[in-house]
Amino acid sequence: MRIDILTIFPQMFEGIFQHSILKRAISKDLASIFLHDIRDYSTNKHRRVDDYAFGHGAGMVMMIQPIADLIEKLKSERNYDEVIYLTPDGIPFKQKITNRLSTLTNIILLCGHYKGIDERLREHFITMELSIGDYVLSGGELAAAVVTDSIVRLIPGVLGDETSALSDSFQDGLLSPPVYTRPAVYKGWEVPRILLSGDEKKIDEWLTEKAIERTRSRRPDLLEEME
Ligand code: 6GU
Repeated sequence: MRIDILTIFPQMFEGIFQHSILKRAISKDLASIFLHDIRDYSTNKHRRVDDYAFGHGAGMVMMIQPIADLIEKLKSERNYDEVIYLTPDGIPFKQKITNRLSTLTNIILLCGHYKGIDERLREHFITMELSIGDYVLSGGELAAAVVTDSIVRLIPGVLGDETSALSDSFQDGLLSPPVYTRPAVYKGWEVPRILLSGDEKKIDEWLTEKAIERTRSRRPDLLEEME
């Protein structure tokens, strides 16, 4: 899978892609991530990428020309399955969406700034708009990193244990149950005895019960969604 990220701060991503699962996916060639500096495409002599909003005073808007030229160049080189704009007024990013995105071949992630991008970019180029939660970030970069991470870890061969992505929180619509590792007793704090019993059926039942309990107390909205 190929992911092209369009940003005015490409350096923000460097550390993130050089560690852990993302690094492994890239080095195994299961994912290729290309960073593009929107400023490089500005025809303005000061490399400007923003301008004043028409009609109302507050804030700057990312202008159409550099982003349109960059997207058109990329689209002339290959077909893209989705051109995604990261924005707090996008649709809520959920596991179902990332599951689907992880099956695609080429996607573009566009990181917004300031008061947003010129609406004509949304009308003519953007195929999907995503928000990662109900709070405002100073730019789309952190959101693009979140979306990239959640997609790439689902690509077959990226996670060592093929079953582990399926047991993630949200994959079955429930939060994950608690987990424990050695020692079985620490400062008198004991691991639930059932987990040491070796009775797989009982353990599975217990884990499911705990997952439901945790979901009911923290995210009752998820249980409603399942009905
Ligand atoms: Cl995708 N962008 C920004 N700037 N803020 C956000 C967001 C995205 N999702 C939640 N807050």
